[in-house]
Amino acid sequence: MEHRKLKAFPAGFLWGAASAAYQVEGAWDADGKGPSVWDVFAKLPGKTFQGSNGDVAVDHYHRFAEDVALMAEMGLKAYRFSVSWPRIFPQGRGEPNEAGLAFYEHLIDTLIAHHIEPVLTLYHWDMPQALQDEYGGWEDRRIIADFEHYCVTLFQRFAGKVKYWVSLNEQNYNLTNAYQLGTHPPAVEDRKRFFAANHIAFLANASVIATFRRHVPNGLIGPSFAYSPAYPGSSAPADMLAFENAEELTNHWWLDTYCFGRYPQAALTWLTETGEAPDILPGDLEILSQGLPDFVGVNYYQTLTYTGNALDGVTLQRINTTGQKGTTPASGIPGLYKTMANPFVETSNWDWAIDPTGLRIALRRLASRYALPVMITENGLGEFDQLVAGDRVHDDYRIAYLKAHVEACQQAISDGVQLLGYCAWSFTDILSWLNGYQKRYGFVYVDRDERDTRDLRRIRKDSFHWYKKVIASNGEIL
Ligand code: BGP
Repeated sequence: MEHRKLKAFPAGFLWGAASAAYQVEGAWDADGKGPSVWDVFAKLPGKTFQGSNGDVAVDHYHRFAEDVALMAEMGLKAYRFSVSWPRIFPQGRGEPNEAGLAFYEHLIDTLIAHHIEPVLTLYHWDMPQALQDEYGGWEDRRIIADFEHYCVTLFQRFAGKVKYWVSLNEQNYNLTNAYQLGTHPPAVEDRKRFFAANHIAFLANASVIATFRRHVPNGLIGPSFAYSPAYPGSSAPADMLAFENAEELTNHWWLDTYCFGRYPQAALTWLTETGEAPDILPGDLEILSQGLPDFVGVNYYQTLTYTGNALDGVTLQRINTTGQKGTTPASGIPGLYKTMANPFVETSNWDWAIDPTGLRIALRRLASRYALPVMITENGLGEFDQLVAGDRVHDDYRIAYLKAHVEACQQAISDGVQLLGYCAWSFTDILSWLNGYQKRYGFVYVDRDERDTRDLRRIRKDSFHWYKKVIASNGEIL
């Protein structure tokens, strides 16, 4: 199988790069924008790396024209960005803020003028603080109508211009941090509340997808899932069972619900026994099954390897946010599974497994189980980068990472996966939610650090020139 001739990337393949509003825009209170939960949370002592926040970020709000010009120079085919809900509805609902809509309209028009396909994410974690204060955000079903109102405002405004839409970004990762680990706002650590909020987010996601069909009939929509495919630690039956448990509770819990409109059975049974299953009200399953996506968005960074976990074993643990290699503890659910290091793969300085074959496996699992097209909405390497003389950044490690993952995409395409596009994370350097500015992902270096915004100068890294050639050759020259 490995020695056959690989299929070429299809014509029109979306070679892209991605970002999120809070991580790039800055201008946190400009032109009528209301505060998001991140504007408030990041300023609480001890919540983020060295107190970093997105007040200025990389000032994309004011420099988007320069950033899009760099995208055009690179030949980018798609740019995935998110809209900040409180920029459009400062109080979460009511009348839209025209200045907020105008900003995204300018961005979209500029992209289109440069033949770059906009891929619009509706929600990348920046909930209006007003809705968090009023009813607890995702913990109250009122969010469903408010989210829909916000989304319909964008559908109506941009239906003719934006074809690809992402509903919720990494509901799994964001809500796990928000309601189990206490590391994203509202910093709760309660598994029952987690599954309850997560259920409401599913209902909001499905409701908006159903509504999308009426407003953007020619568009395509899907959620972006943070997919870390599970591996068993060994072929020991106990490890295989731990792997099955993890795949079902950390992946199928979301993917099945998005794509089949129902929760996976063993996980639901287990959570019903522990008293942590969400309240599924009459009508909920209909809502879920009426809002199935057109594609699965996948944010792929790493695989995770699992082994058995005793009843008094480790619980869910926080991840490495310092870049000190080897500091990530094992993490899991007692009685079901825990993570372990995979001796067969290298890791980044943040202990994330570097596993391109895992991406091929991820794409195949998704395509086989759900029979849907897939879009890679994020993939990249967060590392310390060094700006050296002559304004150069020699990020050969990033090139090696991206090259191997693009090769895995081609292998997956050859395996029959319908892959719509590949959005690298990220275009410019950005704020990493919990890791500050030192964990860099971009093709374009931005001159700033945690405390000093310096001149925010844009500098093309070596990976910029590499990706330009990849795009120009439609993936033939890697
Ligand atoms: C995903 C998020 C992104 C981005 C990326 C890298 O979870 O969707 O917003 O931040 O991961 O993660 P990190 O910044 O933690 O390295």
